[in-house]
Amino acid sequence: MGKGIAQKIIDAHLVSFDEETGEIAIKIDNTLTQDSTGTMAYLQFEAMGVKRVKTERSTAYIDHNTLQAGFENADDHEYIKTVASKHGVYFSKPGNGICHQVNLERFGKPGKTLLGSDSHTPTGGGIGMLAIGAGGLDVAVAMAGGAYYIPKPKICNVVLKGRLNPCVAAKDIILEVLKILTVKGGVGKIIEYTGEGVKTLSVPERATITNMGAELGATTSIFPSDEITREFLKAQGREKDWTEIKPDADAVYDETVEIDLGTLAPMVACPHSPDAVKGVDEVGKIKVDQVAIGSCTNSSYMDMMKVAKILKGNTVHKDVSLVIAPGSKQVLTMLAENGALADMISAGARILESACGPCIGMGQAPKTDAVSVRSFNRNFFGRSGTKSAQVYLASPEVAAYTAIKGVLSDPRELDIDLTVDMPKEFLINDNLVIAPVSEEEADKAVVVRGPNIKPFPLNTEMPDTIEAKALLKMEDNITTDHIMPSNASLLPYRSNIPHLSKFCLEPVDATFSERAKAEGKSFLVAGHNYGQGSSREHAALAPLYLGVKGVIAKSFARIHMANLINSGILPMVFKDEADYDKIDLNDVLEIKDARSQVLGDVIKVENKTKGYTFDTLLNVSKRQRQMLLHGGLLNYTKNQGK
Ligand code: MIC
Ligand code: SF4
Repeated sequence: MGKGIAQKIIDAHLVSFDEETGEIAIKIDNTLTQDSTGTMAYLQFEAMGVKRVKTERSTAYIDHNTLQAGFENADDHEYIKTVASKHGVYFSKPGNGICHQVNLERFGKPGKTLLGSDSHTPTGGGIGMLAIGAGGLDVAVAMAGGAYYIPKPKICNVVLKGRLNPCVAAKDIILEVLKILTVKGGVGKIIEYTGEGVKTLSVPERATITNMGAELGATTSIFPSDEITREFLKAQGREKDWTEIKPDADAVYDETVEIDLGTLAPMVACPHSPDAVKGVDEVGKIKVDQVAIGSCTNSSYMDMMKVAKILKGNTVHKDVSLVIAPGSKQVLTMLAENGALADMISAGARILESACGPCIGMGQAPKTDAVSVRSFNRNFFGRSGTKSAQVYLASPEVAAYTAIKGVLSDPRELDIDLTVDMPKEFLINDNLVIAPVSEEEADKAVVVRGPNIKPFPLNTEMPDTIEAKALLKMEDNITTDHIMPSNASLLPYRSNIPHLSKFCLEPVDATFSERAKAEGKSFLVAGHNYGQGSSREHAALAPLYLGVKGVIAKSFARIHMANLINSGILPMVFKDEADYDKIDLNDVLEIKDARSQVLGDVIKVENKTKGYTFDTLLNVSKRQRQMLLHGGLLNYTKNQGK
């Protein structure tokens, strides 16, 4: 039976396979962290007592939290810089660019595994890496040489046929996939792209698609590594990093979706979900107040050159604020050298540094009720920093043309050739990447911890009886941006859980944090796809700090569920969804014999207020059951053998 690309890489990295639970463990070659999840990941790495990372290469990027409105950001950066150096991790300075863009350009290698403490790590799938997003603790374990455990994924083959028409973009391909599969359609799956259409797509285009595969809830997405990949790596001065990785001719997949690229048109994802996809013409010429171009989805050199071509000789509409953040120092420097940056500036674009910026609400919050068109990957409620804003996701082409017109506009109306040739040589200068100190010097190296770095909360052993109120009842698709919001005022506190916890679930219910603290322990009740979005383990650590003992949901998003287990919080799934309707806010729920129940697939929960008992499912591995018993992954690791 032939194999696809993902299966080949998994097989080459397989450490173990538990047939009973279907859990696989894979060896991790490379890791990446970014600053907003990195502080916690390195604190956890330090707690493991491992001197030097055991990966082939680990890199710590600073890209999320770069406003430095107070000392907190700078403290975190200094901590990451010094802890990284001491333990053998490369450090990418702020200004060097967005982790996924830089990693793709400079360090990613086809056929390798990459674990990143950021949900958009699958960007690396654009060059044929098996690149997976995870919570910081899982990345810390991988840096310490541990394997990464996941339920054996199903592989969904997306066959691309034909080629895109002019002014239709890679973004439109992934928006089409999101329209077909929805934001929960990828859970438990790897999305593998094959077909004739693949060779019509450049590496940055492929990376846009694998990047935004995170919005499907997928474990990862991957493209073959072919001649186009070789050309890209060669232009990055890294031809030696290339290996061919292609599916066998008779590769077998669990599921197949076909897309004819020639039938696609420019699309947008409407507020507030990346799968609320409609054609630009269907939405119509709505008035737009802000356009933002950049983010790890669409900030490559090729994207920026197309934007510059559209803006050249034009002026941004008088009622629109246009901001552009090129994805890396490499991209920004090349635009500066070839004059494209001048075309953008002279059209009226406001140039931001090469970082996540408005994508994570670090500045550029739109005005009240504004319509904002963004080339980003997430338009979750409130993420822009303005709750009343209506955020539409689109290709850079749609975004740039819209900025000129002042209304949502279809770039196919433009009468210009938007073809951009892949550079034969990218501008290579890794001077913002700092190598770690040598092993000999490491003992002397000092880790700097400012007052913003607070210890992280640790759970305790699971008690035998858990009785607590259902303090919040939530609908489907609650995101980690709801659970632990991130914006310019909160991002600086990613290493300060006591402070962050005050804002836990604030977009759902502003009274939750106070109520949870007063109660001391609680359960959360949720609909489908609970915890979609970010890899931030703060969405588990803040609830842990507030005393949340378990979440009962119709279904969970992959990374968040793993983060809950890592924190020792029970993720239970309603066996019968009708039981969701029966629970009311503040009902008292009790789990008896929790320690023995956790070893089985069904956990019985008594609703003491209403006087009935219902079944929930605990779909976790044997290892995870032990982690839950011990109060999380760190306790489990420490207690192993006891
Ligand atoms: C995001 O896009 O939501 C983030 C911010 O990059 C997160 C990471 C974080 O919350 O720090 C992610 O995607 O994992
Ligand atoms: Fe940064 Fe946005 Fe990408 Fe997250 S999605 S890594 S915030 S650019």
